[in-house]
Amino acid sequence: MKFGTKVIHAGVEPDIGTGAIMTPIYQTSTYVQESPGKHKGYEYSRTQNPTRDALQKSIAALENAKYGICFSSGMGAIDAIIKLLKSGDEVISIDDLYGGSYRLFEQVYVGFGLKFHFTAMYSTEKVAQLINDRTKLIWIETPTNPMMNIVDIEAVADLAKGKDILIGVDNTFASPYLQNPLDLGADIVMHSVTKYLGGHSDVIMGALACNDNMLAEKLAFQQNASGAVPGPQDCFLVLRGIKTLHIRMQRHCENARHVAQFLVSHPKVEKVCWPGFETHPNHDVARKQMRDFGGMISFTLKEDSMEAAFRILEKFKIFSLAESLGGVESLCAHPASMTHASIPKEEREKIGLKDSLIRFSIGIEDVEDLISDIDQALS
Ligand code: P1T
Repeated sequence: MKFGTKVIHAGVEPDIGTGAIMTPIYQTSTYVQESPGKHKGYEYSRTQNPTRDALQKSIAALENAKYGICFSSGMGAIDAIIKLLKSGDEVISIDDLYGGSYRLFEQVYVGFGLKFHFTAMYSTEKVAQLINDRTKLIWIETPTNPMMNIVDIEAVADLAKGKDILIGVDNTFASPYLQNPLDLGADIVMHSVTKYLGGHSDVIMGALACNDNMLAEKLAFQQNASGAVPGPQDCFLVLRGIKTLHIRMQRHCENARHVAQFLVSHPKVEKVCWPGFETHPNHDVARKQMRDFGGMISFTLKEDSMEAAFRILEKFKIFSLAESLGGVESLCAHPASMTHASIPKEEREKIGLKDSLIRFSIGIEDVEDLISDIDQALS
């Protein structure tokens, strides 16, 4: 089945009882049993829920995976992966990643005896140098949030071949429409479903997908044991959002291409980070592993100060100043004070996350209106 057919049909069967074409919202906490242990496959909604089942199958199909496992947020999904590790284990991660992931690693799991290395992962040599017997997870984010760096998933996965190291990829910025990390050698793919999969800025959710039976069993155990599960209403909304994922992504990518080209020629703009430019340092890798370049762009100003960025951010009329991304509406954000404020300033500066950096999540509006809004805000 091709992608556009999968988003509409995968995981979704007409309701057994009524024939309803849309999976019903099974808003129930529990299921009646005929006799102890004699039931219809459902005991308690933390463990299984039919609306969640349909969504998990749909997400698995989009990532070419056997298993999909949903969580109450993207952070809940990452947390379930980290809980597979034990004290003394080491994780190699990228030095440019979502601030919340960095906070979970450094402010929660370091306290449980895990060690995290943050490195410029677009250089596979740097990753290779950090691998040792205690390395149990390599955590990739690509494209990265917010600098739009690209990691060669296949090359990093090759480094772990034959070793007891899991390769996890946060695929939030790309969405399964643009990139399928499991096909490139990753073991687990993760999504903040809140973003492109949900697509309408109305749900917080996370998901994992994988092919290995044992790994899926361990992750499903975490889902049930720790209990960070999404509710059925949210699962329904995401099932509905997924049906237009391919169409939305095409428009996000097309609009972002126009906006990136506009920004690059603007006199107030210093640097535009968008992997579609041939001058982007990892453009060739992006071309190889992605089907297009996505809807996210970040840029710095020639006047590098928070004040200059704030002045512009306050002027937008169509773009909304807000955290998050991947919805139909365009958003602008200031990573240094918003999404990445939990990363120390010295660390932010090492990766070029300057005080004037502005991040756009380009929506699916008419691009002419987006460009005039940017133009008036910048001037
Ligand atoms: O917000 P939540 O669903 O828990 O997902 C966390 C998360 C994980 N990974 C990436 C790459 C993300 O971008 C996020 C959430 N990011 C934002 C809220 C943001 O504005 O960048």
